[in-house]
This record gives sequence, structure tokens and C-alpha cells, in this order.
Amino acid sequence: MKIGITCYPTYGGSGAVATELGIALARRGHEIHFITYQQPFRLPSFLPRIFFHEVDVGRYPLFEYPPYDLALAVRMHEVVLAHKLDLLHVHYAIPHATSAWIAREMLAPTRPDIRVLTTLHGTDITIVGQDPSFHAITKFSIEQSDGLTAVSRFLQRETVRAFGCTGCQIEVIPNFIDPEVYDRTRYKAALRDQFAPADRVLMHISNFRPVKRVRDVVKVFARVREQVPSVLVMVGDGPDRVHAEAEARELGVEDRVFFLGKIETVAPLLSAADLFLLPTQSESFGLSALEALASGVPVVGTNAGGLPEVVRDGETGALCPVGDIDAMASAALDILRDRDRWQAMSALAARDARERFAIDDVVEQYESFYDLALTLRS
Ligand code: GMT
Repeated sequence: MKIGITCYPTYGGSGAVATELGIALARRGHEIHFITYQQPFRLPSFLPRIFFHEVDVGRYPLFEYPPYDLALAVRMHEVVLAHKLDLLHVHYAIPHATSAWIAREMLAPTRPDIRVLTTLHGTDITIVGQDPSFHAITKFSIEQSDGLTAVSRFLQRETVRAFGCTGCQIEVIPNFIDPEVYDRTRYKAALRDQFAPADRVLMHISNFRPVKRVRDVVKVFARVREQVPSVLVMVGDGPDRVHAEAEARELGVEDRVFFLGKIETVAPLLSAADLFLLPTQSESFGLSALEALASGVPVVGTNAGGLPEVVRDGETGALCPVGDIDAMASAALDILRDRDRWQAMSALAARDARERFAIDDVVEQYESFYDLALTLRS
């Protein structure tokens, strides 16, 4: 198949999933065309059967807000025609599903068979899509897609609740990991020594947006640190990093918290961790939690959104109410203090992630989903 993929190419779970899906599909013989404003961050410079088409948004003094959505639609139209694509698969509804709908309308006379498929990832449905400025266009674009997937059952339900979506069939296809990449036995222990050879390593990875509640990460860590010698490694960057740094200073743990900034390859880092913290407000799936589990790192987080579909509470981690610092700290201490329990959780986490979310199995689900969409067109 010839597939156009559009995603947010910078840091973020939806971009990572879309890019890794494209790479896996190309490995299986499909031709993949990424159509976006920048080379996706997880895409190496050259791979067989993978092409990148940059969307250039022309500047003009009149445009205070350059119309990226339109430039994207034009580029999609162009690439479909030039490379005879079978379908456009867009990740994150806003504005990608809308641009794809425009492109499909433009293609109607010449390529009425082109199909538009949308994968819903999270805040496109739970936050941004429900903002009054975007609600109607999000609902319209979703309903116009020829096929829809959501990354969790929670997100599937939430889409129906928030948008009605009469007649929408939303298939749940979860996010995935490459078991060979997220494998703690593959990486050297030296990384761990750099942080704290004798202490336990707690880790958090995110885009530091308010929804991630990064201050809670520091608060939980400060409680843990009172009883177990430990360090906290914070990976990523975003608007709330300054607040997390301030929290660390206020709680007097700033010399034990390492802010590493954005890092592209997180598997070696995860292999140096003992516990992953994700006290998020709302999470449709929690790709970073899955990557931690696959690396044998138990997760302590919240029972929000789709996280319970990824982390098995009491078995591969612990899930607590949002904002309940006491509960999360106590769960973290229970896991860290009992070496046998940690070992059992770590082993089960790695096994469970492989059994339920291995890349090959999930990519096959996407292939069947594509096949169905293309069959229905004829
Ligand atoms: O929805 C977002 O906030 C952005 C998106 C992203 O690009 O990182 O994150 C969502 O998609 C990820 C990949 O499917 C999921 O693992 C995240 O749980 C989800 N984020 C939220 O729901 C907050």
C-alpha cells in the first residue's frame, strides 16, 4: 500500500506513535509518505520506502496567523496525486483530520477512491476538541473520516460522549512498543551510576504541560526521599518545567532532582530507572508509561483516563486518585522497599507489555484496518 501519514513531528506521544508506525509499515513493504511541517523527530534521515514531504506555510504580512491547515491540505492533495497514494492516515484530529477532509474534497474529481483515516490520540478529544472554538469542526472532521481509531477504550467512550458521533465506528488500536528497543538488559549500567550509583532512581518523562501535573512528581519524590535514598530524573521540557524546578527548591530537594531536557532516545534512560512516576490529570493511554513497563520499570500514577488499560494496578504498578500525593508516595515506598516485590513487578511489567502491546501485533491491526477501509471503497 502507499500511505500518507500526517502527525505532529515534534516531541509528543502521537508523533512518536505515527512515526514508528510508518517505519514499521515500510519495513513490511509498504511505501510511506510523511506529510508534515518538519521531519518527524523519531525518523532517521533515510530509510527504504520512506519519504518526507515538508509543508511550507507561505508568509504574508496580512497573515497574523498563517493558514497551516490549508497549506497542509494542498500538500496532501499534491502528494496523493504525484505518488498515487491509497490512503491518508492522520494522527491527532486537529487540524489534521480537517486538512485531510479538504484534500479529499479537492481530490474528488480525480481520485474519488482516496480514503482518509484518523487516529485519535488524547487532548484532540479530551481538551482541545471540546473547546468551544474547535468543538464543531472536530465533530465534523471526525464524522467525515472514512475510518477512526482511538488508542484506548477510554478515548473511544469519551469521543462518543463528547461528540455524539452518530454512526461513527471507532476501532480501538492501542499504542505499542518495540520489545527489542525497550529492554533493560540491553543497556549499560553506567548511565545509572551517573545519577546515583547507590540510590534508587525515580523517573518522569513528559512534555511538562499542566495536564501532566509535574509538581506532583516532585512532591511524591520528596516524600519518598525522606525514607529511601533516591534521586529523581526529569526528562522532557515544556511550560511547567519552571514550576517543577521551583517545587524542588521549595521542598529542598533540588540537588537530588536532575532536569535533563528533551531527549530523543529514552530506552537507555528507562533501563536505569527503578520507578516511573506519572501523576497525570488525564491520559488517554500513557505511551511513556508503556515504554517504562516494557523496560521493566513499575509505574506509579493516577487512575485517570486510559492509564488503567496500560498499568495493572497492584501488579505492574500502582494507580491512585489524581492529586493524592500521600497515596502515590506510599505506593512508591511499598514497591521500592521490598526488593522481591520490585523484582516480581519489574518482570511482570516487561512481560505484560510484550504480550499486549508488541509492535508487530499492533501494526497488523492497522494493516487490517487499512484493508477494510480500502475494500469498503470499491
Ligand atoms: O493529546 C495530547 O496531549 C498529545 C498527545 C501527544 O502527542 O503526546 O498525547 C496523547 O497521545 C499519546 C499517544 O497516543 C498518549 O499516549 C497520551 O496519553 C495522550 N495524552 C493525553 O491524553 C494527555
